[in-house]
Amino acid sequence: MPKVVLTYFPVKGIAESIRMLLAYGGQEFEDIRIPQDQWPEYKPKTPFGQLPVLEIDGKTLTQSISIARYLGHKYNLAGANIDENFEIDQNIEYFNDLRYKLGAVAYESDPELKKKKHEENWKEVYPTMLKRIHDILVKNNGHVALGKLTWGDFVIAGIWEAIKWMLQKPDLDTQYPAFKQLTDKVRSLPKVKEWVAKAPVTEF
Ligand SMILES: N[C@@H](CCC(=O)N[C@@H](CS)C(=O)NCC(=O)O)C(=O)O
Repeated sequence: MPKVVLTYFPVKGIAESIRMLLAYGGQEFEDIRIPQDQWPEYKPKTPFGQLPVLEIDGKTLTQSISIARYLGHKYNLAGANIDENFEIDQNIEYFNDLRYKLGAVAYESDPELKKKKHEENWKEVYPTMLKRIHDILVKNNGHVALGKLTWGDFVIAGIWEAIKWMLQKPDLDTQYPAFKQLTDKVRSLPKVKEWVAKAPVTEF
């Protein structure tokens, strides 16, 4: 079995999909969670100055979606042809657009501006994007694409808690139930469930 080391921060964030995919694939891995105060020392050692970083037998991979796609192909969670793979990529890219919009607000340092941007996005941007993605999940039998389990499901399931935290609306699981159902479904897959039971508990 290859030696695998995943490095990220002490949250689920954009690394949880990778952790769950490795668990799904039956791959043992070292789950390094770097505290924020140690990050400045570690940052220059990463390819793009960002986490997550995944090392497989000494080879360094970065970019969470690329890693999830790579592991998806490795563990038979990809499409059967380029058209099917396109459908997963397209839907995940759109979900990622939402993630970037949220990130732009979450990392705004001016509290007044942050509040203003958050409220503005809730008028139109967030509801439109959430509904579109929710409709995709419903149309696909509760999945991101192809009406079945793919690596894309792990991406949404991994980050849903963090997305909810950034959106700051308490009733999102009721309003858009397919996200929570997908998260529960992925976390209930036997090997993932086993890993989740032993993993550190974090809010998002
Ligand atoms: N597109 C990258 C984004 C990576 C990213 O922004 N990582 C954040 C944590 S979520 C990070 O490393 N922040 C620390 C920094 O940029 O100094 C991915 O999906 O992996």
